[in-house]
Amino acid sequence: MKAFITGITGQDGYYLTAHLLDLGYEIHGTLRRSSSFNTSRIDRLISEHSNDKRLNLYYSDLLDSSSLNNLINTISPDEIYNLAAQSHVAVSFKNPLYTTQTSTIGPLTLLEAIKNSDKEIKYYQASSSEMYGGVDNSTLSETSLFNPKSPYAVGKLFAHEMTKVYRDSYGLFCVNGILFNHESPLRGETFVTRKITRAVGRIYHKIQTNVTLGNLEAKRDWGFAGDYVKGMKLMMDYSTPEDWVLATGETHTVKEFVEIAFNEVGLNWKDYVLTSDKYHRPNEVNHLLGDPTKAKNKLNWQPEYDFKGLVKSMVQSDLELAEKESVLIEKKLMQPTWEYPQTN
Ligand code: NDP
Ligand code: GDR
Repeated sequence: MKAFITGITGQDGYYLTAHLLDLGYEIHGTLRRSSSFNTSRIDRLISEHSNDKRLNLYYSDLLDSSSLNNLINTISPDEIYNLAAQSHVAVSFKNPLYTTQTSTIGPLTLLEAIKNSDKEIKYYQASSSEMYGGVDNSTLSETSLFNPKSPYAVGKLFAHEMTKVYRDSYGLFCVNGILFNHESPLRGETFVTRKITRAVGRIYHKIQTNVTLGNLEAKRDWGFAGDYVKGMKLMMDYSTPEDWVLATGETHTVKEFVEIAFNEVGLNWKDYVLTSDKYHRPNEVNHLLGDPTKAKNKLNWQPEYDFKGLVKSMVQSDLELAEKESVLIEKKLMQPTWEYPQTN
């Protein structure tokens, strides 16, 4: 089996690629050309598969329709996983056109390529719980209404609906995975969970003094990314193409995440956490809680990590990273750069 994965260099890209390689797949992934190396998450997999040619990378971009068409025609994959996106909600308010273009033109290009192919290619679209907008405290399922509150969420909703249009109009096997927040030690460092665990590791090792966050009262349904990519594959293996919610069914505030993370190293978060309007969004999604009943019953999908286990594993990983950094900083081989210039 051959899988074509956009966004292979991202968090989910790593976990999905590792999972599919374990299942015997041949993987073809797209890479954005960058002036610096951007494959660090998948470098281990690249090295492990340098001889068997089961992991292949190509320069492309979601906005480069011609390269996507050429790749799909040449590779002729059995499955396409569209994971690529400008995935940061706060950044989408700053770069709305780019965010929207990638989340709309990209998926549509892929769907058109599948429609025009002689081969029956299955399609996975990375939909998001952000599409619900979190307008009240309800538990959200596949039948709940969408109320997108950011350029990111509007773009994702376009792709979500277009995936359904291609499924219903042309009988294609296209699925939407409506995934609630999922995290890991490989989470991008400007998302709140990783920003917190990176800070905990560095504060513990005395190479950072504090961390500035935004809204501590926002609630999210946080799971582990490794569990969620297994759900993606189960959706593709199900007898019919449908839309699926993956979530833990628990919601927690950012403050709870902070508290558990600092407790893990015996520190009181109140001594280290500052807040600033800089990290507040123009239109906040206050409350997200998913109902994964359908995926549990029909896909037999069950997340293995609970909330505390997730926080602890991320803290442990970032403690190890900070320890290595502290040695380099001591030897003056590295500068402590904990305040990112980007606004997130
Ligand atoms: P990441 O931000 O970690 O990864 C995004 C990937 O998309 C990276 O490989 C990135 O490349 C690539 N990418 C960004 N812009 C483009 C572009 N214009 N053309 C081609 N590739 C591009 O996201 P995650 O792995 O966390 O998420 C995967 C997908 O799932 C995303 O679409 C996200 O919106 C969605 N999602 C994520 C959830 C989560 O909690 N993680 C929940 C629900 C949905 P590069 O490495 O070069 O930046
Ligand atoms: P989210 O994730 O917007 O839910 O999108 P993020 O971690 O960025 O924010 C979660 C909540 O934390 C609040 N917050 C902060 N967020 C960031 N990034 N930085 C801060 O300093 C900070 N302080 C508080 C936010 O306001 C928000 O309420 C993620 C992405 O992976 C999307 O691609 C995906 O679709 C959704 O999850 C489901």
